This record gives sequence, structure tokens and C-alpha cells, in this order.
Amino acid sequence: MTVPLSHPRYQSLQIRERLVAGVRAGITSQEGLIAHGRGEAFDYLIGERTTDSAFHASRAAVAMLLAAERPVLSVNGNVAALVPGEIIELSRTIGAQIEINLFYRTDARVRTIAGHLRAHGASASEILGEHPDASLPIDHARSLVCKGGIHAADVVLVPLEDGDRCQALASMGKSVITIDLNPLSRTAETATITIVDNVVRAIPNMIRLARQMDGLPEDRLSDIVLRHDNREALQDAIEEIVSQWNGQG
Ligand code: PTJ
Repeated sequence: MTVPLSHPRYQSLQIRERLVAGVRAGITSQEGLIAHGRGEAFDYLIGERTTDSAFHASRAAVAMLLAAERPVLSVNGNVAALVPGEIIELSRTIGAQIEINLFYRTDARVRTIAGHLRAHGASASEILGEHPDASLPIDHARSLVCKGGIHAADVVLVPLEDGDRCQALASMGKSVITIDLNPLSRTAETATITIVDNVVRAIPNMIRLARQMDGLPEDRLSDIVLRHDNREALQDAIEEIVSQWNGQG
């Protein structure tokens, strides 16, 4: 279906179409559509904008990634369908690796996503995940990771994540950044930094911030990270939703 530009929900409908195309191309799981529906409902409540708390969380996340020794951006089927070029750009701006790690893992889907990212400009060596050789302490296919990627990372960005893997990564001493529209999710609470925003807005914001912050001294970056409190930021996100619907947003 072609959605006319004049439609009041044009952006939102475009995002749906990208995910449906992702399912047809074997990139996104069918379950990914359901996960998106949940995210869409929260995005509606948030007002489909980047809130102040989300912007501040994005800034802290970028500071953490720039200060990291081995940052990795984890990509699933929804992220690959929605922001393929942007995730590559972010990885290059901050000097991070990309690793495909799926909840509903099949080798075929990992290969299709790798091909999709390469079609968006990634080189063969930039994308990890096709040949996992290590595992995370969880009883699930998404435990399969690469030794030189997520397994060795000190900071991992895991957008649209589930609470278990977030917990497993944290239990290995890693700092975990997530992007999740639901400020009440277990992932949001478990992550070191949660960005309560749509991945289609958050990743481009992070690219802009990384360009501005690149070159900041280590102590400045760690100061930005240390001053960020995830619990407080989640509380702010909930208050921003409430004030939006009280007509104060
Ligand atoms: O491609 P796979 O196999 O790795 O599967 C990916 C999904 C997303 C299907 C899988 O990880 C999953 O089932 O995730 P959950 O547990 O449903 O959690 C997804 C979270 O992301 C929910 O809290 C949603 O509110 C949130 N979400 C959905 N769409 C977006 C989003 N957050 C940010 N931006 C979005 N566009």
C-alpha cells in the first residue's frame, strides 16, 4: 500500500511498511511485528518525539561508547529492517563492531541480515555473528555470540532487547545500553543506560552526538556517564508521558 504523505500517521505507517518488508525479505521475524506493536503503543504515549530524558540518556550512552575499549552494537531483525545504514554509520563514528544476535535465531536469517547490512555499505569484516564461537550464560539460542565481539566487549548496545540477555551481559561485568520505548520493561530496568525512544530517532541522534562529542577527554566522558542515573531517567520518562497527557508536554 502506498501511504500518501498527507496522512497524519505517515511516519508511523512508513515504519510499519519497512518492518513488513523486512519480514518478507527474511530479515525480521514475525514476532518482530508484534514487538513493534508494543513499541508503537508506547511511542504514541510518548508523543512520537525524543523527550528530554531520552536525549540526556542518548548523550550518556554516546559518552560510554566513546570511552569504551571494545564497544559492540548488537543488531536484531527489527533494527536491521529499520535503521540498517544508520547502525553502520554509528559503528564507524564511535569505532564499534556490529554483531548480529537474534532472539529467534536461524542461520538463514543471520545470513540474510548480514547480506542486508553489506548491501547498505558494510564490509564483510565489519559484521560479526555468522560464525559464533562463544556463548553467554543463558539457556537460549541468543546465547550464541562471537569471542572477538559481544563476548569480549566492555560496552554493548542492545536495542529492542529482552531482559534475560540484558541480565546475562550485566552479570559478565559488561555495561549495557538499550533503546526501548517501554520504560517499564525488565530490560529498561536492568540496563546500565536505557534510552526510552524509538530506534528510528535514537540512532540518528546518537550519530549526531557522537560527532559533536568525539575528541572529548576521557575524564569529561566518564563524568557524563557517572552523572547519569538510569532509575532517575526512567522515572523522568514516565513523568514526561504523564505530563504529555495532562496537556503540559
Ligand atoms: O530479530 P530477533 O529474532 O532478535 O527478535 C527481535 C524481537 C524484538 C522480536 C525480540 O527481541 C523480542 O521479542 O523483543 P521483546 O521482548 O518483545 O521486546 C522488544 C521491546 O522493544 C519492547 O519493550 C518494545 O516496546 C520495544 N520496541 C519495539 N519497537 C521499538 C521498540 N523500542 C524502540 N524502538 C522501536 N522501534
